[in-house]
Amino acid sequence: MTDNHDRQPEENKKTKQMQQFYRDNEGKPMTTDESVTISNDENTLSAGDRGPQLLEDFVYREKLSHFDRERIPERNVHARGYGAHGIFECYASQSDLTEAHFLQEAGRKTPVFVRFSQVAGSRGANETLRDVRGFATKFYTEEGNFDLVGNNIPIFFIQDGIKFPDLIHALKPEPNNEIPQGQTAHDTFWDFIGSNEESAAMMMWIMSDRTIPRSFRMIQGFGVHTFRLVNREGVSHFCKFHWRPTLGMHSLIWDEAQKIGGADPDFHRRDLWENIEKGYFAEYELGIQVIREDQEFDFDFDILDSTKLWPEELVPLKKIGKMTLNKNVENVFAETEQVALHPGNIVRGIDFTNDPLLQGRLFSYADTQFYRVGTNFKQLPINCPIHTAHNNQRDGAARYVIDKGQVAYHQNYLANNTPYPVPGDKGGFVTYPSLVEGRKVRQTAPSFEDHFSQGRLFWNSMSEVEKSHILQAFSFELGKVKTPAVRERVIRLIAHISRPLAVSVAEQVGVPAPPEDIPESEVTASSPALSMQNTTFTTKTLKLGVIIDEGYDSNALNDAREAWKKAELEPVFISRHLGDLTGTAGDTISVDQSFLTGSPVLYDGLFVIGGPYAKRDFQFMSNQFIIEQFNHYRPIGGYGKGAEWIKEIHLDHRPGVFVTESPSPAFNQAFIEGMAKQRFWDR
Ligand code: HDE
Repeated sequence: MTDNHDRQPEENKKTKQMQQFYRDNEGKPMTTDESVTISNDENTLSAGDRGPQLLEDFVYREKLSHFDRERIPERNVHARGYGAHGIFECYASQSDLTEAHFLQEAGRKTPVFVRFSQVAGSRGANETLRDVRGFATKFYTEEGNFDLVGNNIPIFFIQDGIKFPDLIHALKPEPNNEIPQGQTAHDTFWDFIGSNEESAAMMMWIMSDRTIPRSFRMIQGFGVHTFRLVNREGVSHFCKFHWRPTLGMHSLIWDEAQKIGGADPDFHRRDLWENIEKGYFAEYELGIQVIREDQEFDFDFDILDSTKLWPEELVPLKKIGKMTLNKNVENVFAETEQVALHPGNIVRGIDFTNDPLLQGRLFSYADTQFYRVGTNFKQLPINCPIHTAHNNQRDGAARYVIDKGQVAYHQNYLANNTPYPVPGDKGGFVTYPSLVEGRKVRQTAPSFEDHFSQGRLFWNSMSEVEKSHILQAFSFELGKVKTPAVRERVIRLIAHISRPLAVSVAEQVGVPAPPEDIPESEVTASSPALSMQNTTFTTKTLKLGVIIDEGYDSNALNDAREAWKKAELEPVFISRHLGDLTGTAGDTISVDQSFLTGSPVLYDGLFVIGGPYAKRDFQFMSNQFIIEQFNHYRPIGGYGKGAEWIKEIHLDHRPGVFVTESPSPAFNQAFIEGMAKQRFWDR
């Protein structure tokens, strides 16, 4: 038990509002939906002992016909997702930039709901597949709902929303055989990429470790688009929104990601749910990058192009608040599945720009939500604002707000012209009056045509380890593509960004090196902010697998546990079987996982204690865990029998391996510092 167990989320206006919709069935008599008490829920009403069922059986009819309609269409993208409630707290007033209520005052708190997701997989997909993660936040502000529907990558594949269905058709399982599930490693996806140069920069990002995150609690989030902030004087600034996790940004490595898919396909939701239950609330700082209107054309990229980021070295990131996810949902369907997030939901003080991809999104979200959830989806508890909406929208399937009165139109005399519009100077939303001119055209803006500079910038910014993982990812993904010409076309695209990378991938996937005459980007700049190596490193909430057996050294374990607790490491005790184990002082610990139910890929580090009576088969199982953790560059520690076993397989002198014959506070501390490093790439 950690002290965190005492942390309880404060009640806020949204969680309080939600409570009126909760239904607690425990301890209550069973009734039909009409509240008639049911006497028998296990037998259908039938004519005689062995006779046919009777149509009049309303208990059976109601139960089955409801069951028959339990599923709604899954989202056509981002189908698998997981959500949590929380609170956003503003650090300092941003009134010089925006009128948005939630950013007006230091300490102001606004309830939020976040849904994390993966793009390609269906609702049942395994969660550690390589994919972009969605990071979508609904702010329930005092002046209406603001949705920041972002991803964990700052740019996107395409520049114009009309290409979105093509991208997604290429990305999803191929339609003739519905293979593969939730993955990009197949012909149609890479055919799309190889045929669309504008995807080149995003291609580099998705081949990086960012698409195999360790945890939703350890991903960054990006609004991607260029939004507008508008202040009280009507002055507008261009803005990009960012989320930064306080635990730092961390990823799995590919071998782990693949194996976890089998060991725990719910890995990410389990991690978020368990940590929130334990009181380890997930935290992210909100950052903004801001560009003045008169600086719009000062950059060598178009700031309205969603395939471009604004390097932080050019446009610094300002942290303006912190979001804490502190409450799990009560019911995944009612909240996470029915939540309707929409980049078109903005509030006073925030507005759109002409970013064509953003404009494209504005149509699609509500459109799909009307279809997926139903006409009155905005009235559902998870979607409704904290202050009651008032307007003349009426009726539609499953309407349950009961609008009183005879008037449902504007203008009117009968209700004294209410509900009434509020002018801009009294608080009504007014669109920023940006100047629009030009002829109607269907074309890509000439300023959107550089497709390779930022892919190169990203590549230049990677550490050697990150570069090797990108090469490995390309080799895997293209290695799964059956058509050699598709592989070759992608290799040519890579060559525009880095010829050596293209040559190495070509060799790995058995196609010729790209033609010499492909011009390689000449960008030499890098952006250190893009490398995951420059993130925060901490031991907080990391999982430590501890292999232990009967007769362990009680004193040494107590000391180690004390040290782990201070570092907020979460030990998971692993042994031959579940049950209690007794130490030298007669104390007991309870085993969390057996060698069978655990797996070496589920922990951020390993500590091997074993016990004096452990037999060869125990040592054999333990060695499997040690070797796999070692191969994944994870920290490994051990004393007693554990240290002996590590020495026997000659790993004791390798980087990140901590063994001792006599455990001490200094030894525990050294191991904890190793845990904070998380990986020892120099093995
Ligand atoms: Fe989405 N996207 N998208 N998208 N998107 C959806 O909306 C769409 C784009 C993102 O947890 C859908 O309600 C178009 C960029 C997230 O519920 C759909 C275009 C970014 C989620 C849709 C984009 C996103 C969605 C599917 C190109 C990052 C999950 C169900 C113009 C900034 C939200 C739904 C949740 C969901 C359309 C591009 C993020 C079909 C047309 C860029 C996180 O409406």
